[in-house]
Order: sequence, then C-alpha cells, then structure tokens
Amino acid sequence: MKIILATNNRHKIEEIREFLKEVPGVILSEAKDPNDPLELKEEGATLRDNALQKARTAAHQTGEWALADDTGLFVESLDGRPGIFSSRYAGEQATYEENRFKLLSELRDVPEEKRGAYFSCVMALVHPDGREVTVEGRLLGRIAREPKGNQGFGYDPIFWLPDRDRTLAELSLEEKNKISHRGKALYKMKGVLEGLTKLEG
Ligand code: ITT
Repeated sequence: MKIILATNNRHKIEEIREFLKEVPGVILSEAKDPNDPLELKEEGATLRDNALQKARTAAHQTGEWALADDTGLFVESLDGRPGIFSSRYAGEQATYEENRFKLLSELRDVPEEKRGAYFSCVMALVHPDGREVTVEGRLLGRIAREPKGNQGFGYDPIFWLPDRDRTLAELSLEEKNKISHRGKALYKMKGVLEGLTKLEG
C-alpha cells in the first residue's frame, strides 16, 4: 500500500516516517522533489477541514492514498489562539522564531498557572475513490518563559512539559513521538493502516 505524505514540512515527514517505518505493507512516499512543493491550501475553519483538504489534494493529484496532518497550538489564556493559524501567527511568511517570539511577548505578564496550552494534531488519510479517515492526538503542557532545546521544530522550544520539567525541544525524535500529539494521532492511524493492508492484501 503506497501512501503519499501530503506535507511540505520536512520535520513532520521525519516524525511520520520514524513512527510508521515498521508497518508491514506500507510504503511512504513524498509527493515530488523539494524544488517543486505540493500546493497544499488550508482554507477550512477547523484542523480537520484543513487536514482533509491537504490529503484530498494529494490523493487526487497522484491517484494514491495520501496522508496529511494539520496541527495547532491552543493557548488557554488567549482563548485558544493561535489554534488553526499557528503557522501564520506572526504573519503569512512568519518563521518559527517569529511565531514563538510573538507568543512569548503576548504571554509576558501571564502567570505560571495560566500558561496552560495544548497541541492538537488531526491526521487525514484519503483515497481518490472517496474513502476518508481522520484521527486526532493531543498533548497538554504549558508555555515556557523562554525557548529551550534544539530538537523538534515550530513551538517545541517553548512548549514545557511539567511532569518532565523539559520542553518538547529537549526530547529526541523517538521520545517526542512516544508522547506527542502527532505520535498519538499516528498510533491511531497505524491501527487503521494495519487493518487496510490486511484488507487490500
Ligand atoms: P504542511 O501544511 O505542509 O503539513 P505546516 O508547517 O504548514 O506544514 P501545519 O499547518 O499543520 O503545518 O502547522 C502549523 C504550525 O504549527 C507549524 O508551522 C508549526 O509552527 C506548528 N507545529 C506543527 N506541529 C508542531 C509540532 O509537532 N511541534 C511544534 N510546533 C508544531
């Protein structure tokens, strides 16, 4: 069973490949060469809409199964912002660093107990014949006062895990996958894929 990874984010590709590397019968493929990225639009009102939109685009372009994820960071004291706008929080072309800086600035005067946040990752698997599955994974934590760690990507350096006293960016890729929003979604998706590969032979 060939699956196209419908993402232009190389960090996501690494995490997804690491998690699904041992599923028998599943071959993961990137859509095109890095100089010609997929045009993946996110026009929906929810993470689920956006994950489905990205997976449908890749499935229809390639004629194969496609897997996409849409992820957001939801901060309690900001009424859930940046949420579905996490990649564009500090502007359309914002870098990870600019997004982190904006979030830290907004939370400058927010005390420890009000810095709760969670990541939500919605993953969609779509076949061009219309079959579609979505799953979700969440990770609870707090927004740190300053960035720490150099693993991972995006908001990882400022996402603090109270029970480990470390940020997500201080975990190895394998450790992050064991507990993260994406790891939890992938765990569910792995079950779906194992069922499908048995059915499809
Ligand atoms: P694709 O749409 O091509 O998959 P993207 O980077 O635009 O890539 P998202 O819209 O799902 O992906 O992600 C929104 C932002 O959320 C992303 O730019 C990161 O800043 C952040 N993000 C996503 N997953 C994350 C993770 O596991 N850890 C930290 N930040 C993450």
